Amino acid sequence: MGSPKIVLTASSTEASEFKHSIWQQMLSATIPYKFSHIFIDPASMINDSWPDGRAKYVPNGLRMVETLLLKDYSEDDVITCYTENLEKFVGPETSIVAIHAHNPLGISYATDVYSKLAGDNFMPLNAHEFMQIVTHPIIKKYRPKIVVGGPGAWQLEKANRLDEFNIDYLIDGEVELVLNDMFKRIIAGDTSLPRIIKVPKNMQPSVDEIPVVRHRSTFGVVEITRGCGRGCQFCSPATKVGRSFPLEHIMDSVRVNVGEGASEVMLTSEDMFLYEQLPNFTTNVPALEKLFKSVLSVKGLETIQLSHITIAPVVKDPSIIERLTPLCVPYSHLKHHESTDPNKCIVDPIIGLETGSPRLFDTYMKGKAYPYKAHQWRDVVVKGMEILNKYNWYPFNTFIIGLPGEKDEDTKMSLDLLYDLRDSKGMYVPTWFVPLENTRMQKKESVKLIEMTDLQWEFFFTCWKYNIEFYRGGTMSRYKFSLGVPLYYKMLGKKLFGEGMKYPLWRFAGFPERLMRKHLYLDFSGHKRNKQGMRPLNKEIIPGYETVKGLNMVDASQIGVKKRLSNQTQAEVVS
Ligand code: B12
Ligand code: SF4
Repeated sequence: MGSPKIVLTASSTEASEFKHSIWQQMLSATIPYKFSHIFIDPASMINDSWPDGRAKYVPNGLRMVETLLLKDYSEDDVITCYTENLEKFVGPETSIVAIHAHNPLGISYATDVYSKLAGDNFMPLNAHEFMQIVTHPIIKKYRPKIVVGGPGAWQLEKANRLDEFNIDYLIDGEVELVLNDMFKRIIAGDTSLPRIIKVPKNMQPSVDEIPVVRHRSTFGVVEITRGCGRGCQFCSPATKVGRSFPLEHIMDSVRVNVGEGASEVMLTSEDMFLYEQLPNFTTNVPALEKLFKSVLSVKGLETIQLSHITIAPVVKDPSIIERLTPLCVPYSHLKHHESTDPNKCIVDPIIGLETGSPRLFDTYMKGKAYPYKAHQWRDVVVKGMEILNKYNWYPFNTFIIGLPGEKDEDTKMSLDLLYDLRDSKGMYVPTWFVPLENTRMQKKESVKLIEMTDLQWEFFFTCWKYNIEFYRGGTMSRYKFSLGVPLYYKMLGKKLFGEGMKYPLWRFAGFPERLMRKHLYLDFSGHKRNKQGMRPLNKEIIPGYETVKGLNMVDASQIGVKKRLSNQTQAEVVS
């Protein structure tokens, strides 16, 4: 038998399930390759292949590409494998090696800025892994066409690295309606195809045009919705039309994943509460309950993982969380010692909190708070976290530092919000603004670390202080850690980024707050901790809690939300 016509692949870090830890995969998008062995056990990056060398799991987007191609080609002509098995499959008859790119250069949401904390010239682990594919000797030997696609493919165009990596075609966007035609043309040697192909918005498929994947995805990713109608200007899914997948479609995907060995599925969405939503972003709790119950009934499935949610629906109707908790918390593999679940289980959906500044919020993301108004965001977040925590939802919250036009006043308001959240449970992960392609802010400037203000450093390291306390707790590990931080500052941080990070770093290292209160904006020195060193949840000390009762709902039309009804219930923000 000759070599397959098409070989599909993804880098080890993007394909790996890291023992179900999405956190580790995110770390791989961030840490420098050079130090990766310290943070990530290299063994956890070894992925499982079937005896014939095909990959057992790869990112869901690549599974979709494979599924589409399998409509027109046989399983012998389309092979999906990891980098280490490219040698086995790529040969003289291979016309295309197609690569999935989630974060190929590590520059999404400034993931590379994290790696720059270690110095300017360190390549993120993700980027190193991507290079392993494009520079693979077998590709150099047979010179198949290299096609790259996926949510992070734009990075290669933006960084102008198509030539360097010998990439023949970059396909950006949802490909369900166009892929097979393009691949046929590439295989036939059609030279009229442009090198960079942007799939237009009007070619986004309806849910009926999206097939059920044929094989298992990394983390058992199963799409329950696609696109988001809240319209935040920095976000790429915001430009996609909102769609909910029919339950049978979802169930078929779950069965495919479990049938090929997944013990866990990740129900993926930009916002789980968009699933089968009712008018005006009203959460359809019965539909979600039905979804969870159906998924849990699949034999062989042990656990469920959530992806993204928004926080406004939680405040608008706390019963959503109360009703969904028994259907997800006990079925999560995640645990935390503060959980009140009998088995200490928790869920950690990702929430974009982004900023504490109502001004920036109003400018760039007002749809995110709907049905509340931008100036109420802080109260919505504090109240939302309290509700979530009560039911053992300890979210993974992200913030964006350096949105265009951010002033000290804005950063102070983000710090105020962080202070209000000091007793809540969850992770607070600061990212830096990056103008992603296919967003309304694509022409704006990225943040540069060297220009970070003292307040931004304070925000950054206060988040990480919370995170370390939340996950590590005990004092012993804290001491070890406290020693390393000043060393970093003396040997590297000060040289690279100046003295602005000094006191924020001291806080991060756990130095007594009273020594720093003159130098920092927030003052934690009067705040008593409990014995375990963790922050107790006490709503009485959360300022603003009472005011939440008076939150005003806004009408959808006031923030420019326009209902869009095709397929399923959908809405699209057009402001
Ligand atoms: C599940 C998920 C994850 C999971 C699992 C990732 C994985 N490797 O499997 C976790 C939580 C670990 C994760 C991590 C990260 N993620 Co993520 N993730 C998603 C999410 C929610 C779903 C992805 C998915 O399966 N979608 C469904 C599939 C069908 O869509 P797709 O992948 O885009 O594929 C389509 C096309 O792109 C194309 N396509 C895909 N592959 C290929 C390959 C070829 C050759 C071709 C031609 C076409 C093609 O065809 C598909 C069908 O149309 C998306 C949001 C979303 N809804 O898409 C964010 C998203 C893709 N992630 C994002 C980011 C930024 C990250 C991180 C960098 C975050 C961070 N800072 O740490 C990391 C990177 C980790 C890594 N190295 O892989 C951003 C990307 C933004 C951007 N435009 O660059 C998104 C869009 C989230 C967002 N709201 O902004 N992610
Ligand atoms: S809420 Fe905003 S940031 Fe989140 S997916 Fe929707 S548009 Fe993007």
